[in-house]
Amino acid sequence: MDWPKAIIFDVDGTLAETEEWHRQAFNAAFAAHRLDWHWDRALYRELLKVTGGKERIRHFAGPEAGGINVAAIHAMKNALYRKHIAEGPVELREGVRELIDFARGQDIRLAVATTTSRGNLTSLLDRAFGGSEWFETLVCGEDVRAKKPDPEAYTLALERMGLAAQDCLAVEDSRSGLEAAAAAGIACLLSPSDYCEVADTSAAWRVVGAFSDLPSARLLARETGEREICPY
Ligand code: XBP
Ligand code: MG
Repeated sequence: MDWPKAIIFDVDGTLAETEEWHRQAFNAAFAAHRLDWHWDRALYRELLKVTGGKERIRHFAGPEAGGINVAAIHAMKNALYRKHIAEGPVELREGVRELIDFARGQDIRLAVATTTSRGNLTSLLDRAFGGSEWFETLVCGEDVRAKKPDPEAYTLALERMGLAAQDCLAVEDSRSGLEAAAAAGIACLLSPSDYCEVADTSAAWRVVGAFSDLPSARLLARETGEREICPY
C-alpha cells in the first residue's frame, strides 16, 4: 500500500478535545486578574477563529488591550491548562491512538504542527504518550511568525523533515488548520472537533466525523482518481 511518508498532526481539537480545558483555564485566569470577563462555550467557539491564546485575548480586549497584561494572563492560563493536563482526566480523541500505532507499525514518520505553546504540547504528549520521542519534529506557536491559517507551521515542519508536501498527510480539526495545510500543499484528513464546525470542507482530502469511523489503514488509503488532492 502507498502510505504517506509522514503524518503531521495538529494538536488542539485533533489529538484531544483540549479547547474546553483551554476555555476553563482562560476564565480562571481572567478571574484571578480581576477581569470581569467570562468566555462561555458559544463565545469561545467564535473566538477560536483567532488562533493563538495571546492573540485571542488581545482580540477580545479590543482597544482596552493596552491596559491589560496579556502576557501575564496568558502565562497563568497556560499554567492552569498544564495542571489540568498533568492531573486531570485527559483522553485522546477516539481513533487517534490507533492511527498513531498503525503509522508507527508502517514506519510512517510522525510530526506535529500546532499554533499552541510548546509547553502545552509537551505536557499533552507526556501525559498521553509518555513523552514526545515518537514525533520527530514539533513545530509550535513560538516557532512561527504567522500562526494558522498561515501555512508557515506546515512549511517549517516539511523543511525540518526534508520532505515535500506531496509526501505528507496533515491531520486537522478546524477551518484555520485545513486552510494552513491546503496552503502548504499538503493533503488534509479533517475531522471537525467539538468546538470547530467547518462549513466548507472542499479543500480537504478526506473528511470523517471521528477518526474511529474507519480503520486506520482505510483512513490513510488513497482511492483511485485522488492523485490531485492526495498525491502520496
Ligand atoms: C489551536 C489554538 C491554540 C490554543 C491555545 O491550536 O488556536 O491557540 O487555543 O494555545 P492548534 P496557546 O493549532 O493546535 O489547533 O494559548 O498556547 O496559544
Ligand atoms: Mg486544532
